[in-house]
Amino acid sequence: MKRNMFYFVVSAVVLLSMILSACSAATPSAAPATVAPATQAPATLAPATAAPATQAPAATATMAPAAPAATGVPTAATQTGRTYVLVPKALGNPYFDAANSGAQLAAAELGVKVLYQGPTTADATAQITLLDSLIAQKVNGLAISADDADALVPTGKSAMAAGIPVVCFDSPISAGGRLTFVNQASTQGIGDVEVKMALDLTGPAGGEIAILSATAQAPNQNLWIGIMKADLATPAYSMLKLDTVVYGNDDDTTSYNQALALFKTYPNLKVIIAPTTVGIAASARAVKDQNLTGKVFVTGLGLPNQMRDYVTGGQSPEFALWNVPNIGYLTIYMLDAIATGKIKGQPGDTFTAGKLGSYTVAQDGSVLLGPPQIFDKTNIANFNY
Ligand code: RAM
Repeated sequence: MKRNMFYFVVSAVVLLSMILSACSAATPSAAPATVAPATQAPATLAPATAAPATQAPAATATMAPAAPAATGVPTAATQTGRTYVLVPKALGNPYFDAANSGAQLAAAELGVKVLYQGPTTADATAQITLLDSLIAQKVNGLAISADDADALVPTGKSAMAAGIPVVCFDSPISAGGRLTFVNQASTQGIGDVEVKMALDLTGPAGGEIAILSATAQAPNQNLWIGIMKADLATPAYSMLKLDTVVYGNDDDTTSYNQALALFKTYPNLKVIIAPTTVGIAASARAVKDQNLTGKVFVTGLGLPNQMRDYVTGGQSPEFALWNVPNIGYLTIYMLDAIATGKIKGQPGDTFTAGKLGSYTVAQDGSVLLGPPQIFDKTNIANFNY
């Protein structure tokens, strides 16, 4: 009897240790450490072995780890088990950090998890590598600000063929590579307001202006520049002369150096229009550093928190943007409505985006957040993002 008991206990211990060692052997591969840090890898993601071996090292080399903001999701937020990924043009840009703050708010309200992962620079090839790995991990939905409208179409198509809904925010993939697109304000309205502000700053006599953009491939900036050029060709703006369009790649140092080069090449330059939050802040700083305040003005699209001192300092008395956290918020509500089958993401579909209310998908697949907001010394104190 004692001997039987002894054999029973020994067998139980052996069996238990076999089960435990099998579990611990499986654990490391459950977290696709090369693309998503272990702390952020959702439990539902496929094991790393599901990602082609060749993709993993490339992803490690080009991707920055997801921003810390993603770890701030309340625990209750994963109730549904759905995991979406918000993919900015690049990490390290405060504009996308602000959009992510709104996305995390929506995630908490919806009980889903939203990861925030992007390339380290605003580069389409790096963004595609990241997206390929996220598709292999079978996330439940992708919300992308595209680094290139056409280059990302095949990637968007493969995601959707794998059953992963793809929506865009801020900067769209061309139709065919995504379902819906949250447009921050009408493309026409954004282009128009930038040219109008440039004329406000030169005064009615006009003068020389230059555009300092993000990357040469940036879909949203290129659409806005197209509108600006069309406006500048009309009699209403014949007093403004566009000297050139240059690119700071949404990188602070490159943008700053491009501004310095503009001052040198165009000594009569009166206004820089920077349709990028990175470019406008760098240009305003360059004006200040070069003691050109009052001679060269900077306008375009900026974050109130980055531009506050340049509004009061006179380098950028007037600029525009929109409610950036709300873009992230609306985008996640829209993606969740599609991922859960409430809507298909087709023109005419209507959905509710929490505190923002009801939205309808337009004929071109876009969902409009609202009109652009102009900031100046009368209202800048009211905004905090
Ligand atoms: C930069 C990015 C972004 C754009 C803003 C205005 O942060 O290029 O895509 O929408 O500027």
